[in-house]
Amino acid sequence: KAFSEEQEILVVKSWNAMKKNASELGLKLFLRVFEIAPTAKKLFSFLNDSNDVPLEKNPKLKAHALTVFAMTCESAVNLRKAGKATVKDSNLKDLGELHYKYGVVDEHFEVVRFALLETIKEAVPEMWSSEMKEAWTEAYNQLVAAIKQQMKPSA
Ligand code: HEM
Ligand code: ISQ
Repeated sequence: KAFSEEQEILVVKSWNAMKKNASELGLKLFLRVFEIAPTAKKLFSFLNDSNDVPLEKNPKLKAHALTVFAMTCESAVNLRKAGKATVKDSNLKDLGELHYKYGVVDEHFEVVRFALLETIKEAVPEMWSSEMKEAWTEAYNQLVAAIKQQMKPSA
């Protein structure tokens, strides 16, 4: 089904409100992912390289987590404008190949979706609604579908 202007507004509005607490947000997303799927930690090279540094002090962690928020938001805007998920900086082919190379599988995408939604809900409880959840879910799912298309070994 089509992504509506209302859905785009819900995603953009909540992302703008969340940005102020960006550091906290990034850490929370990672912690939530690893709470649900502890073994996913092994996938991230920058976490393994620095086992002596606590998670909340890892300089790369925040930036990486925020990328997922920002790209999902960007995906929402493009879904409405162009009818398909696209991302700016790194193209989808690179993203797909990267995630394939690092061993990311279907279940990981579901864990991250769940963690993302929970993190947003906790960040903007006063805005949260079933419509907002639906909008973020759709934006994320479409972006993931586009990434996955590029994750096939032959792609
Ligand atoms: C790397 C975005 C889902 C695991 C990256 C990078 C981006 C990104 C942009 C490259 C960061 C950089 O090197 O600058 C996304 C988006 C996702 C998504 C937009 C979903 C919509 C996932 C999932 C997993 C995952 C579900 C598995 C839990 C990784 C790993 C890396 C990575 C392991 C490499 C980290 C490293 O350099 O060691 N992701 N990602 N990603 N992503 Fe994702
Ligand atoms: C997926 N890809 C890159 C970074 C991430 C950070 C947190 C959760 C998922 C991620």
